[in-house]
Amino acid sequence: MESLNSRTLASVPGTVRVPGARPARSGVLHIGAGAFHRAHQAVYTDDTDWGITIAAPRSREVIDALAAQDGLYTVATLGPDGASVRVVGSIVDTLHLATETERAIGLVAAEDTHVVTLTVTEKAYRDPDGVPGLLARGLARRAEQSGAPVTILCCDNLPDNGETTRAAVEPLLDDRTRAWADKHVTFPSTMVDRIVPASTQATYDRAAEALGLADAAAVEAEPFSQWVIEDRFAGPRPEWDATFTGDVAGWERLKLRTLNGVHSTLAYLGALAGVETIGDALALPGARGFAERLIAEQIAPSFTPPDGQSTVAYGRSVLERFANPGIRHRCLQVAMDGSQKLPQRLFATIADLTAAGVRPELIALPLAAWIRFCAGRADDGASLPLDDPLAPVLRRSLADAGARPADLVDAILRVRQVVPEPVASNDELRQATAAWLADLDRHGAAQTLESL
Ligand code: CS2
Repeated sequence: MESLNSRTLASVPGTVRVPGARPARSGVLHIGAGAFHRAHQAVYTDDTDWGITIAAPRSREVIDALAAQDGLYTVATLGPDGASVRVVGSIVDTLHLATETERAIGLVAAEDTHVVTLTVTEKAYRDPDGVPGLLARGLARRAEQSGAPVTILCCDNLPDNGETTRAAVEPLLDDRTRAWADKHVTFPSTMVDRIVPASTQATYDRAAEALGLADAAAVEAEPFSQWVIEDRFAGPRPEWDATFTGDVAGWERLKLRTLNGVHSTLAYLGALAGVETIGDALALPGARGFAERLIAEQIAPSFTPPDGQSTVAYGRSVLERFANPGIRHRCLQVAMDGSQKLPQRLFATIADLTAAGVRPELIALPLAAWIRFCAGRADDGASLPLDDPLAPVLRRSLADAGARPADLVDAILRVRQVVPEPVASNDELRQATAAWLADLDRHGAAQTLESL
């Protein structure tokens, strides 16, 4: 089968939406070549006349596939009643950070790069030798050359993600660059949302069937998509069809605590119960009822949602999205990097909840499920992978703690890189988590949910 590219695009059937004239220049440098970017920011940009240069930090696989296809790829939108497929044309160039560092620095510095967007996962912001270091070197050159303003836009699921990015980059700047950056570089916060499972053979097969062409960069996603951006750009930006606001903090909290918090909850409970996807986990008897109570009784009282939003109503729509049978989002994908995700998904909720005087009873169950997941065995004894930058620390803490649930809970709550004070020393939380962990040990996740 021939591949999708600028020449073969003309043969794509009329049922598939294809891009019109391709943007001549990029203007946006994007770092992180995962499926999420291709199904989210790149789609928003496809509806403007801007283009993107996409940079992959390590693996070349995606950018090589994109380069061979002249940047073209398909996004399949999977609803409960079938798929619609679209070819996206906003990616106009590719870059490999690991081998083209000089070119990458040059692009961060280039006067006609106006926005640098990032999807590099939560853990990347802690690595000064990685993306933050590259941004710092690019900004130093930019300050020296044109001095043109630039916006750095974090699209990762972190709280105050603009400020988190600034805090990762700024200490790496020399004094002169820092003084310049204070005036000419902004780091707006964003809330990004679309469920985009990792592509599988089924994704490539579906694209091939719709296009009559092979597409090695195809992705698939749910119909829902949302992008809330703090309106604080240093220079020009694409006319994205996003929500621009003065303050994204409320949206970030709503999304991280409700969608991502419940996502992680279902991922750990589902993995322990031996089911494959988030949808399967939600379908376990008792799971939906538990998720609804978790949202109403523990997540909602922990923060104030943005004006006009109700956390309970938002949560209900999130559960509908999780139940979409078109989407097969694996529990193990969401379970990855728990140590980097749970601070904003669970521990921030617990901290605010207890400050508001509410007992962290139900929310201790996902914490117990994560602890059991870290120990590496599903309820049927099958081994579970711990794909997490802190895996050695977590595993060693658990191994040294012995077998008593209370000791295991204490061992994990003591991992200060993950669990902040005062959550770590919250007695109610420790007791509730140990009790849930004992239930999970004795009855397994499925039974524990069912008996709620
Ligand atoms: C998920 C997110 O993998 C995960 O941890 O919770 O990727 C989630 O699908 C997105 O944030 C949805 O916008």
